[in-house]
Amino acid sequence: MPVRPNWSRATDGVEVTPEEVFANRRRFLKAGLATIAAIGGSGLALHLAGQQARADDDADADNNDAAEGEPQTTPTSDLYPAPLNEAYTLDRDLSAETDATRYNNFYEFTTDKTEVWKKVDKFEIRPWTVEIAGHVKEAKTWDIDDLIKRMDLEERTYRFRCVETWAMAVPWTGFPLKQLIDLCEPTGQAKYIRFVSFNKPDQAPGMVEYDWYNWPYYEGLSMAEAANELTLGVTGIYGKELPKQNGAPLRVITPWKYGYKSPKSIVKIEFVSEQPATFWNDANPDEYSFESNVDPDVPHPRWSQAHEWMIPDRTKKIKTQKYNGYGEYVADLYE
Ligand SMILES: Nc1nc2c(c(=O)[nH]1)N[C@H]1C(S)=C(S)[C@@H](COP(=O)(O)O)O[C@H]1N2
Ligand SMILES: [Mo]
Repeated sequence: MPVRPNWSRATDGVEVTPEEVFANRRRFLKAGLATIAAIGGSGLALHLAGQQARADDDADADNNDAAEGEPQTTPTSDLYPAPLNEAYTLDRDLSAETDATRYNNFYEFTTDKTEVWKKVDKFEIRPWTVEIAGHVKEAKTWDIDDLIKRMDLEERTYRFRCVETWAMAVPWTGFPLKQLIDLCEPTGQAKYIRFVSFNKPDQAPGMVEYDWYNWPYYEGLSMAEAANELTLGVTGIYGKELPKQNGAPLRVITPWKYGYKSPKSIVKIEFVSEQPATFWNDANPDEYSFESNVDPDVPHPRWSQAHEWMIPDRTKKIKTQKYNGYGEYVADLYE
């Protein structure tokens, strides 16, 4: 049985320059003392070690003090943390949880990446349903928790790369999307999968303010991409349920593609025969292709993709890897 990662060890050697700490001082002050402790080198290790200890407590079925941790907020909260699948290793330190959960792209709320997490309070993620539609044997609308309970949750550490050149490395919790595809029993006519995000303008101010976008958000993958072993239906991060700002209660992750190929807060999964339109391609066809695989040699029309930087330090450039370093899993899809 795989065990959880030793996050304190995984983050040894994390470097946060004093300049960066200074630049982010306002943000961290708002975040409180625990976060300030977390950003110093050994402080970060301590913070993550504390998370590990709490995770261990929660995992202990005999421990009646679990109430000391986070309250049970959904019918599937007790599935976290899920066992780590050690097959997927990183070439770099994990990002700090406070960075991954407070620097987000989620235009339904705001285009300001550092503000998304403050604007999700009104967003309701239960009750929640996911409609399975199109060329499938079993078209059905699932209650999200019934669906999650049918899946085998595991934890994987993946690199993540936004087209804007920021990157992170995080422990996702989720299930191989292939498991859900198999449950749906697609027919031979299903060649692509289309995902649709939630549509609640009353709870998501960006959907009202940015009325030039074609809401709700929609994305797609070929069946081969969706069934690739790397592709996850994601329900958690850092050993807990996904925070709203990271796409609760269900998103997709394809780590070899730019981040916008990973739709958040999904309400519909449709099996279709033609390549589906996508939100960003419709908004800007010259800049965002359907495939959108990470590639250092294919510049975005407005900037180079040769380098990336790990949040929160944009001064340290790292070379971008083709397929974000996942070529051994996916290159054959594109030959
Ligand atoms: N519904 C929806 N999904 C979305 C987006 C969005 O604006 N709306 N942004 C995408 C982009 S551009 C990125 S980089 C990732 C960001 O995920 P994160 O905030 O968890 O890092 O979500 C993707 N999924
Ligand atoms: Mo992105």
